[in-house]
Amino acid sequence: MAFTTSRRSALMLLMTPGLALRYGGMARASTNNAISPVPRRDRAEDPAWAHRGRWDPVFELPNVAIHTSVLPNGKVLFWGRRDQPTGSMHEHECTPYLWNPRTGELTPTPQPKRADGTKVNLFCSGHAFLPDGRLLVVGGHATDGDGLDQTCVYDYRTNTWAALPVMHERLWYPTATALSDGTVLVSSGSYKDNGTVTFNDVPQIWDGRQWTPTARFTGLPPYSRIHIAPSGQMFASGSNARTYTRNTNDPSAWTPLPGLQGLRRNGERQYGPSVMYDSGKVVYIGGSNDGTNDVPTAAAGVLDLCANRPTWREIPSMHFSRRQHHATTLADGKVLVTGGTRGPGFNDLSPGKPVHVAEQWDPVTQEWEKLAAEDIDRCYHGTAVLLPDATVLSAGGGEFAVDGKANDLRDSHRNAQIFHPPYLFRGPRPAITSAPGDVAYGDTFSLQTSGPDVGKVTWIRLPSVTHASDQNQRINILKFGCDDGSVTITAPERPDICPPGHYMLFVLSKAGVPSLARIVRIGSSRPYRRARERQS
Ligand SMILES: [Cu+2]
Repeated sequence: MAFTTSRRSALMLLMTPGLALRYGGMARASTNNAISPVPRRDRAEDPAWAHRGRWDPVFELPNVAIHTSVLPNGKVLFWGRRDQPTGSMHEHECTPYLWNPRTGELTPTPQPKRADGTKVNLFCSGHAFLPDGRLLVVGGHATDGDGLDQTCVYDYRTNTWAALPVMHERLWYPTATALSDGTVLVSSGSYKDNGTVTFNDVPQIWDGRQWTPTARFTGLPPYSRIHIAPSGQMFASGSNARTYTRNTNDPSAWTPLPGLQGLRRNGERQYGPSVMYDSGKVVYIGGSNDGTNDVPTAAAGVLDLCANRPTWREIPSMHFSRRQHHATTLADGKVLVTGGTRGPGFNDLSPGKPVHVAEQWDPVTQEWEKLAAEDIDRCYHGTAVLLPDATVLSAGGGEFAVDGKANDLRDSHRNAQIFHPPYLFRGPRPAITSAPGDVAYGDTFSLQTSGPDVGKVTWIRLPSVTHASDQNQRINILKFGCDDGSVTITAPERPDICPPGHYMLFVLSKAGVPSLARIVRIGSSRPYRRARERQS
């Protein structure tokens, strides 16, 4: 069954008496609680938007978007914690939905099941796109701290979930890293052993057929922030104070970056996002740096994995301290930060603490710029993703039980809001009128474009976000040449600088205005295993 946002809202109001209260709660949290079933995009342009961007009105979703991914067909797949907002925090009914950003249409997907037919709840899983565009989802929720060993895959072409062989451990808060050879490394995550939350310390690799354990390592925190370096090494940037590298060709354990080089100046940074904003360059933004009271920081630091001795370097701080916030690479390569709380503790939602003002970081000047404010608290369990039209979907927040106490229903947000970054108000948009669907590494390929001359070409891996992190976020700034409406682009030469899969390809005018994206796949659709990895 498919239905529009407005029909769905009407259905839910009819079916669930408690919802009226919840929508009242949204108004309380909002400075502008206008609700539009489909985002409006027809207001006359305001000159301020070119500097601060613009938020569309809030619109409803059928669940809290705690896990949000953009699929190769441009639709958004999301799921929350439980179908019924008043049910148990550990219920196992949790329907993933599709939202079509072009039409506002919402469609439930069938709830994923294990091979034996048992339903699984994908809340607190990890996810990564496979080279063929299917979304691999590992682990999930039994109770807080106790995960699932399930592996499933969502196929956007058929709107189906399929069960894959189970992992060697039950995982809650795991990290799924798409590797350059098309395999997926799953690390960290927890399970309960005789009632004690125990962290998984044997990362395992999915090669398209089976799970293979790698060397034991005990240093990775839950939902580790892991990046692939141009050298092929992996880099674990957080949230702990010490950062690590591991060679994908070498089954030996992770190695801490030596001495102070691997230590962040202000220590552990829980619930802060880490973004590879250019090939080999990582920025770690905010998060909590006090293990006792979780006071968030506004600090940010960068590290260049291509340097001789990669070392963290402080850059200007954000305008706001934040924890539980979201970092989204924009089409022009700037990094948008939305949501989060400036208050201490796990997820401070007291008045004035959630940050509604967005800001963007310019990797060239390294400065932060304040942008327009959103209407809703997007803190713990919120998500933000770049959409193919170069806007950003900001959604979710809520559905938690800290110290066993469930959050107020009014603090769970079954809604979303779209941000139009300033670059959309700085002149006409170029358009891509034709593009290939697949390219190979090092290929030269051509696009046909119309509109203003092209000044920049980027592509961004399809977003897949949860818990203040896109586990595989990356951008490539592509080499190109122009000739009379035709743009010739050189694809990244190696998978270590661009793991195989689907990317949103944007051309930008000389004024920095992006086109709509074309979604292009690079590399073979089938994973292969490196010779050394096979021996591990
Ligand atoms: Cu959570």
